[in-house]
Amino acid sequence: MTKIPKNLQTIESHVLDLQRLHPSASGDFTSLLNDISFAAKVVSRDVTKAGLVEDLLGATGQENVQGEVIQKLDEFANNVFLKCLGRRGQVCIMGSEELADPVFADTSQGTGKYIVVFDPLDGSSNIDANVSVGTIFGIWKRKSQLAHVNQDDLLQPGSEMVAAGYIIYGSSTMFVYTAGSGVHGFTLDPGIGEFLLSHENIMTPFTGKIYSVNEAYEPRWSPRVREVLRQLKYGRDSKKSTRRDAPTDGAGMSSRYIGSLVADFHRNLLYGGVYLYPPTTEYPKGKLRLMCEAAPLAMIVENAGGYASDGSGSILDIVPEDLHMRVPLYIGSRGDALWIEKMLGEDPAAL
Ligand code: P6P
Repeated sequence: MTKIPKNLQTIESHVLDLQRLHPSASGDFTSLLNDISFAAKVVSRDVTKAGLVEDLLGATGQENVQGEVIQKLDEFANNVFLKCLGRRGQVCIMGSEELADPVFADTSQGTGKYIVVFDPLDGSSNIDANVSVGTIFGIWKRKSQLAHVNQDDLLQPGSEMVAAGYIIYGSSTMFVYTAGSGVHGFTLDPGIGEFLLSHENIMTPFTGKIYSVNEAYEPRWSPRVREVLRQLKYGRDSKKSTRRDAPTDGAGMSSRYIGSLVADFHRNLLYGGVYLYPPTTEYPKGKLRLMCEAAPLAMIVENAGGYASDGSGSILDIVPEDLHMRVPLYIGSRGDALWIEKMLGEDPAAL
């Protein structure tokens, strides 16, 4: 018998409570977040039983705009979110990591208030191995007058987001979001088909004991990045390191890297730690996408007391050049991410 959670607060009622704080609210935001949570339930149903359903696993044989092989579940998840988000007129533009161009939601005839950019199934190359994957989304408000929606509405910095969130399809399916009033996690109870509040007001530790990076790329990093990793591993080097609270006995951090951003980010958010995707020779601007990955996770981590940097400043300050702009990403515990930004910004002679 599943223990009934103490708090029977569903995500719908949680968002409604938020709406009550804004008497002038029309309810469009509430219905948009509810559409996202509905789409997440549909994706969860198929992701969690992929191994059993004929024709859901594996690749489609096509590549997406990023040049990445499209998994069948990528395509499925992308279609589910496009259909669910565009159907009630609250959205004027949708941007998907899977599609080269933004989709102007015709149900709104350009009058929808919101722009949603999402990665429908991040980490999907791990699906066949049953590794946790996730959906990431960011929500902005349009700037243009009604019915004149344009690119300026789409290419807004993360600091202009009104909400951001992710769904992690793992040992359980969790919906984590912020609308600027704390970060809250809801766990799907498949028995009743509801996301129930399980992690209220998530705060991430100021420094952590975990770093997450693909160490195989070490030869392709800059000397500064290599020095940052050296100090993360071997602890404070009294001559150089300025890591606050870093262990001084030479003991560094632990490495945890699952190769699925949402899973690595979620663990570090709860336990403390920092995720790094530095520029490499293959991805000189970094691999991760600003609008559908870095910026939404940056809004979440900042609302949980953490920080997200591209190595020179806050991810949230970057104005996108295009929908698929890539950035380096150093995200997680504030003390660790700020220390990395300081180290990367220092005069090379200082290293
Ligand atoms: P690499 C998955 O493709 C992804 O976008 C993130 O989910 C993940 O953290 C990263 O790329 C893994 O990249 O180069 O280490 O395989």
